[in-house]
Amino acid sequence: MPSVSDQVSELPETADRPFLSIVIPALNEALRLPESLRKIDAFLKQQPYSAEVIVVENGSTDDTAGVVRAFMQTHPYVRLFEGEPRGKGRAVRRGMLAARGAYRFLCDADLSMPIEEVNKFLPPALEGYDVIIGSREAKGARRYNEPWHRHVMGRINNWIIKLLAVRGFEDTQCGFKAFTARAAEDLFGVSVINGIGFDVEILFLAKQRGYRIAEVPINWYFDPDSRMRLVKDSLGILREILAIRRNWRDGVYTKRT
Ligand SMILES: Nc1nc2c(ncn2[C@@H]2O[C@H](COP(=O)(O)OP(=O)(O)O)[C@@H](O)[C@H]2O)c(=O)[nH]1
Ligand SMILES: [Mg+2]
Repeated sequence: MPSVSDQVSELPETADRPFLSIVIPALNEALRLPESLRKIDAFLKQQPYSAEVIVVENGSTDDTAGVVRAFMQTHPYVRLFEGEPRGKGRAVRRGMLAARGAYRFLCDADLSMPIEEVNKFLPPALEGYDVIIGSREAKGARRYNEPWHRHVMGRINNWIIKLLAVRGFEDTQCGFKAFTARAAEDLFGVSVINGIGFDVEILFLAKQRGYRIAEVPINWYFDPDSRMRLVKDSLGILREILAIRRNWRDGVYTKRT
């Protein structure tokens, strides 16, 4: 597997090959997204590297696509993909595979991790990793304003994930993760989970395929406006974890290696 620096030199930084792709899955985000896009824009203007932003909408009933299109008029580095059916995993896969950056950063639309922290995931701050996951549980992380019942629910989910799917991560579900171009293309190229269990599948595959994985402690600000439905989505994750095990057993993930 080439090192990170090999990969960066494989992908010279040009307009078509930016250093960073920020991939934002967006479901009914017409209210939160304009502010987040403005913050990302202000941040990117201060950075020495080139970047693109990819918003992937699927199944919104509000005007998410419209607000993105309006922003794109004055910000040509933003791209939009839209179209049903719903599913965060499906949207992230589409964005990660359409991205052209040497690094590809999954970024929840609410910016519950301030975008400034993205540099902690990238060289020069961090080198030598293929998959870098933001963690709200790692030493040094801080969670702000999170109600205790949400935290307990998250810990139960994590316990089930460790028991049934993938060991070694205290926070698989955080919506902020970076991938090298090669890892993104390989992992999302073979992934099949379409719902919010996709993180578990990607980390499972990343471990299985020997990628170098880092956990980065982040500052995370709870946003009460959530697309998560506590019970329905927890059950959905469970169903998807069982699907991952079945897929593994049936050789689904070895077909395209
Ligand atoms: N495209 C797309 N994005 C989704 C879907 N479900 C959730 N998201 C996005 O995933 C991110 C995380 O959702 P959020 O409501 O912040 O979840 P929470 O932080 O876990 O409460 C947001 O950017 C959502 O818009 C979906 O079905 N499709
Ligand atoms: Mg959120």
